[in-house]
Amino acid sequence: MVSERIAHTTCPFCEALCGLAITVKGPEIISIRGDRDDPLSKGHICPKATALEDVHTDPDRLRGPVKRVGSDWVEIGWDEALQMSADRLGAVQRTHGFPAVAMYLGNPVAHKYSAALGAQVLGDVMHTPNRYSASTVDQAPHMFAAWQMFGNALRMPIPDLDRCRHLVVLGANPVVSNGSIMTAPDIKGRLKGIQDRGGSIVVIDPRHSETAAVADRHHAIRPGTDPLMLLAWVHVLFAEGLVRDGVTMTGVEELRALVEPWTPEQVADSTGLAPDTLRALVRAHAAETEGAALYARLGACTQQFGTLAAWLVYAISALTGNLDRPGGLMWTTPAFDLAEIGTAWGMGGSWGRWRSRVGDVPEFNGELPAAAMADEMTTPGERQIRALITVAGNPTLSTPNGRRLRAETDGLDFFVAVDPWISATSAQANLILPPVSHLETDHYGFAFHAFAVRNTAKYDGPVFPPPDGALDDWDILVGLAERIAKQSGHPKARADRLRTAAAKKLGARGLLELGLRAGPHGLRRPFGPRLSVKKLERSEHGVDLGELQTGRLGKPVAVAPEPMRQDLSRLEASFADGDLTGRLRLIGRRQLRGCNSWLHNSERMLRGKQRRCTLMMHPDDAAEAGVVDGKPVRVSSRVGSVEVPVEVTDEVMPGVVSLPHGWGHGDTDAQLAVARKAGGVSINDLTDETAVDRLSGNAALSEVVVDVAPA
Ligand SMILES: Nc1nc2c(c(=O)[nH]1)N[C@H]1C(S)=C(S)[C@@H](COP(=O)(O)OP(=O)(O)OC[C@H]3O[C@@H](n4cnc5c(=O)[nH]c(N)nc54)[C@H](O)[C@@H]3O)O[C@H]1N2
Ligand SMILES: Nc1nc2c(c(=O)[nH]1)N[C@H]1C(S)=C(S)[C@@H](COP(=O)(O)OP(=O)(O)OC[C@H]3O[C@@H](n4cnc5c(=O)[nH]c(N)nc54)[C@H](O)[C@@H]3O)O[C@H]1N2
Ligand code: SF4
Ligand SMILES: [Mo]
Repeated sequence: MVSERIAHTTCPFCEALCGLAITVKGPEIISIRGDRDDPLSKGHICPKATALEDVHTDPDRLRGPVKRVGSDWVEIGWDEALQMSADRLGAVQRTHGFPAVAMYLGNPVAHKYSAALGAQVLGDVMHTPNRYSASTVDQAPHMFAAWQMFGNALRMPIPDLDRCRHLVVLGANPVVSNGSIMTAPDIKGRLKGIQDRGGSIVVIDPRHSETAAVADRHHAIRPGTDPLMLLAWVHVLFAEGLVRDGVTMTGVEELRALVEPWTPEQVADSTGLAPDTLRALVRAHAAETEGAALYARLGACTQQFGTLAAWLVYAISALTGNLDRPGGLMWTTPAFDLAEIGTAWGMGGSWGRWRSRVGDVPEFNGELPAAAMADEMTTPGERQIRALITVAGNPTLSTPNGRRLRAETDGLDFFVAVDPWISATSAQANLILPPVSHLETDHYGFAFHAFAVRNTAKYDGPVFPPPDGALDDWDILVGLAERIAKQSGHPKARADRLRTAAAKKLGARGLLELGLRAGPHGLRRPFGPRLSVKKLERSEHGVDLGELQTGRLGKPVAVAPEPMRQDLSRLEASFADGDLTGRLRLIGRRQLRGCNSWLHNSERMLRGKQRRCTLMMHPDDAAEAGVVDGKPVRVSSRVGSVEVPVEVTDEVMPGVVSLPHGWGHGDTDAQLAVARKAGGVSINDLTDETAVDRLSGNAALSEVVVDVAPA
């Protein structure tokens, strides 16, 4: 008789890294619970954790590679699939050159250490400037600012949530998203902790979000105007003598001069924030001497001047003495030191080594904007994209003007997708290479431990053994790299072959081991136990490495970097153009039971009252547009239009409409029975691929001009 056992793992769906205790019996999942002994999550989980079972058992999830033949999908063997991919990609490289093959890495890569390492191995042998990822529809502005100010794109500071007394949340909705660049399981509990300590929480957001609902104050701000508000914020700090001692800074006088013209009065009409309100906000934040954290995320990033917003947020933290101090913004001490290792991978910061051919946007950190991909596919020339590899990405639903990208991917010479499903994007591919289920692989939160409000480390083995012959992302990506390097005519092909062979020999786990040993809790640790994968394996709940420490940066903070100073003139020009008010602006929203575009095939994840694809619109705007609550409306932007039911609500400020993202599978060739039935429309059929932040290349998803009319 098979007995029950409890397996420990970590939820892979969001950045919170919740520890799970899964009761299994043979191949069956009996229950999924939070692991109370996890030093970070302490038993917390959200409703999404149970979707692990649905993902694992989903009949639509591919169990082996498939090849597209006309509109049918035919199963093929792994060897044939990998060899065919390498041959077809190699042919494109030989005919059109190495830049003709593009790579796009999606968000789940950051949630799976072995996929990230494998993508690195494959990326090295591809030698292509056409590299893209979900970073440029997400956090690239924070990375650019961190690079310029702190010397490393991956050294992004995070709010020291558990000691902070005053939290300002700008363009983030952690109560629903569970936090981003801030790994903090049980975010609601931690936010309440601030209030219980006598502190307060302020939310600045165009929508009265779920986080605003638990905050002490909410201020509505017009989408895309955060940099203007923040310039005025810094102006007030200097004007009122609120600058405090803290980290050593360079560029303070330059910054003072830059913000001189930006008074609260100057930006009030654009931002929608009254000068007195803004001054009160600035004073309250500066007055908190026990630790105040100004935390900005997605809504503040996905703007045309997203990097200016990220820069000013960090600068304000430095100027008010709230950077690198308990309760303010701090740096972590992760066992796998992402910033250091990322530098070796070329992700520490680089800019402008090449540019997008249309739109002329500089490369950042080795990547071009995801928003530029369709243009790079259609524009003739040496670097035209003719073939594509996607790894854990769904860019045709998740990047701007996805409908156009879907059309263009159809015209490629060859497209291979590494994905467990026939998704909106992979349905366009010639071949789909599926990894094993999330429960059949090991786990180490290499990216998110580096942004966690407490230093911890946890390694989990697979909950179930992988099925015979099945491959994981690592095997697929390294297998592809090996075959491509073998036939490559690149001058560095020999070195590529040696490196790939060495990586294969070590395995993902071996590389993780090297990373842990090289890290601050490994061999460099002066005394006490030194971490290794083996040691972590023996601590099934993970190990606690203590609260965040000061002094991690060890160099002055540059508060007025040159690229930002230059970009300010672009902001000034756009400000002078006016046109920040008057038209409707579309913003996005996340839903608790969602995970970008990919948990829609779970019935369970489609329940819940907020889980509907509706356009939120303020009653005044609805009256003016002549639309009625619950009825379908047509939403149109420069790039397209969609039809969707309207939800008339004063949750959004006047002039702003909101649609959730990740929907619209039914409008594509995705073979996801439940997701197709769920319907909805893709917000990215409205977002504009020409609107990007010129510094980081990030898409401006948060301020799309739209018209709404009865359908
Ligand atoms: N308008 C608008 N657009 C947005 C956003 C927004 O707020 N508004 N948010 C943006 C953000 S923050 C992000 S991160 C991007 C996400 O953009 P993407 O990363 O491109 O897309 P996802 O929707 O996360 O889809 C992930 C894909 O990975 C697959 N997958 C899941 N697990 C694995 C795995 O273990 N291995 C492999 N190989 N594949 C796997 C899934 O099947 C799915 O197809 O979307 C962005 N797009
Ligand atoms: N349930 C769930 N959780 C998720 C995800 C998911 O899809 N579903 N996705 C995960 C991913 S990949 C990420 S990156 C994180 C993101 O997590 P967060 O950074 O918390 O992002 P959102 O939840 O989209 O919240 C963004 C907020 O910004 C507001 N906003 C929009 N435009 C503007 C603006 O111009 N200015 C200001 N100040 N605010 C604005 C929106 O109204 C919204 O409340 O969430 C992660 N967690
Ligand atoms: S908060 Fe995030 S990590 Fe935790 S259970 Fe929910 S989805 Fe998983
Ligand atoms: Mo993201």
